[in-house]
Amino acid sequence: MTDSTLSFRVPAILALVAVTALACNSRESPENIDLEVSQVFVTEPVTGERAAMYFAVTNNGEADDELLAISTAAARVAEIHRTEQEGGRMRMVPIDALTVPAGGSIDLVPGGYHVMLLELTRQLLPDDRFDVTLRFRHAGEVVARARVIRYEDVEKLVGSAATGDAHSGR
Ligand SMILES: [Cu+2]
Repeated sequence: MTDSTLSFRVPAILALVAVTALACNSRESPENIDLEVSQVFVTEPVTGERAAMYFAVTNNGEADDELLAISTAAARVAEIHRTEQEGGRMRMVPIDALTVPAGGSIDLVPGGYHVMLLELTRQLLPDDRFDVTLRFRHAGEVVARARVIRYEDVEKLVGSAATGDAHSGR
């Protein structure tokens, strides 16, 4: 009895050591990327030509990453925009990249960062769903599912820059 218990235990401990060593290795390597894209919402277009997209990216890794581009079959062009206040007027400025800090997150919300889908290829109606591909400098391509919502539901579901979450760092 005692012998068989012992012989079972030893390999189990060895296996545990092996797993721990593997985890340590991957944590030290720059390939350790852990990004999570969630709450992907697109507002029902008012004009039929363009729509705003909002989402959150959480970076559970230990290195900063950067959102570089977005693509989807629903639009020919997708731009990352920043909203600026200028003399009481809101202005949208295209930006090249958006940093997602290590151990942090970014929220794209009305009045803040957002993605503009231009030259839509199809009609977008509330509750439609489609895939979007987000390209990050280190994580590479991440595919997420977007859902179309009515404009009046936006702040309810994603918030806004004015009431933005404290963790967004803005
Ligand atoms: Cu915009």
